[in-house]
Amino acid sequence: MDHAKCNISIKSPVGTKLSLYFNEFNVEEHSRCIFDYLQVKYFTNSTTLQTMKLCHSMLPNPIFAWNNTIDLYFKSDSVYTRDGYHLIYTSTTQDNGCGGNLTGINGTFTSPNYPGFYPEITPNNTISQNKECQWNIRVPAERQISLSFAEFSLAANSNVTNCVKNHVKIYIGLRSRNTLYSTECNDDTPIALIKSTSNVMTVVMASDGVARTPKFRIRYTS
Ligand SMILES: [Ca+2]
Repeated sequence: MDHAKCNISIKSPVGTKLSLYFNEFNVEEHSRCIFDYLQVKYFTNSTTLQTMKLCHSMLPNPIFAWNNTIDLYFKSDSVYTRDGYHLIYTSTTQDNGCGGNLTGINGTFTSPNYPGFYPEITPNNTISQNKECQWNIRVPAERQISLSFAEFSLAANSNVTNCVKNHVKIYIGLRSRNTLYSTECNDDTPIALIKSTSNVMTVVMASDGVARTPKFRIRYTS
């Protein structure tokens, strides 16, 4: 669409942290995004307001906001259009990007701190302990969710024995012993498309804060 000027403000409940994930992205390319662009404004901590302009056809990294607001502004000029973008968002009361409810009929989401590993080692070398993040995917009842890993990897110093404490678990349905479909913790795991007959899936990432957790990007459709 030419001549677009769209302001979109996304807000999640007060006290939560908002995360935004791009599922598709194609906006007219320019090295400084001066023609068409999606501008994203959000706080990365209590004092730093980050503003960035996104364009091109590469999928942007997720946005992990420090609070419950992300402001978007999409602008296009008079020539050359592309497909645009599709994004989903969710919020959490835990650390940025740690779990949430996903209700879009398709979407992409990632581990916290993606494309970095999680937990992130901070300058004073403290890391989160016993972290667990849970994503609840729910689409309309007549639909069936399929899920695939667009990316899955472990830190180089991880090993398979960490699987008990550091893993990603996929549940078809709500989380329970009976609905567990797979436990992913090994780089070599052949990760195929998981076609379910359910409109609900649950993804849980666990970390003991010692070895780094897997990092992943998951796509789902329904
Ligand atoms: Ca244009």
